[in-house]
Amino acid sequence: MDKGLLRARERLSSARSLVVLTGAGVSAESGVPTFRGPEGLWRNFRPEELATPQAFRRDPKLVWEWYDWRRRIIAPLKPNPGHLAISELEKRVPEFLLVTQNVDGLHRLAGNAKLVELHGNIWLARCVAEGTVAENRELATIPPKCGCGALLRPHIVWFGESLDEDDLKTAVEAARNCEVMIVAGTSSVVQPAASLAGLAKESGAFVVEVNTDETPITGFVDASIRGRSGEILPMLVGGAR
Ligand code: BV8
Repeated sequence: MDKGLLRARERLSSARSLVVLTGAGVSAESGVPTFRGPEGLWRNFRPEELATPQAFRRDPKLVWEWYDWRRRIIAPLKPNPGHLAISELEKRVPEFLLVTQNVDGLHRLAGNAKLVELHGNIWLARCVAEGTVAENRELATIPPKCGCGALLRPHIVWFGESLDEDDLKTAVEAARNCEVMIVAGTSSVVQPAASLAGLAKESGAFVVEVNTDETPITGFVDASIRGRSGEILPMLVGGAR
């Protein structure tokens, strides 16, 4: 077995506090297109061109057509063994927090409850006038409207928008106080989420990366395990009591 995996399992076996940070690579195992992989394109637009308040102001219909395309892909998909492994970790480790950048809702479906959806949730919509947030599974019109007549927008954090303060505070505090952090399936380029691994490391946590490729945090983590999250995460769970 990979040396890093063995060390990670050993640290997990005695960990009383664990933070798991996930990105699109965890959902990729369920068939959700990643952001920066080749399948991340839609009608030749990059996500960074569509996931912005400017793009929504300019063309709310186009932005909602992109989200509608993603929602239709995600709707039938199920959690994969990587999601289920993280749900199992929540049951086994006394102090647990899942911090996800993913907006697909698959972690909740897998049974995780102690989680922060740092970038929002694709199944929630927000009235641009009233700020009210509600679940929205069907788009009656594109773009959808609130009962008050104003536009609805995805309840998602776009580039250039600040994250929810409470969510970020919860994530930062957990990163600062955990014994072990697992960072799975993220390119670690989007801030401020990408800084959480460094925060945990400088606070003394054992940081494990699970990724098919190298990333900007590979150089400083305690164990960087190369492989698919759907295969590696269940092997890590084996180490937790
Ligand atoms: C902020 C919602 C303060 C959208 C997302 C200029 C102006 C304004 C801001 C900035 C700026 N320049 C930089 C910034 C900061 C910016 C940023 O970080 N930009 C990056 C691109 C440099 N951040 C922000 O804007 C944030 N807000 O800073 O507010 C502020 C306010 C005003 C002005 C200035 C600052 C907001 C960031 C949130 C953006 N929203 N999502 C939507 O989903 O529709 S981010 C988007 O990227 C997704 O949430 C995604 O989760 C996230 C990170 O991507 P990953 O999850 O890592 O996915 P990716 O495809 O990149 O990588 C997949 C990884 O998995 C790869 O490593 C791959 O190797 C691996 N993998 C693939 N398959 C597998 C696998 N691993 C294991 N197993 C597999 N099977």
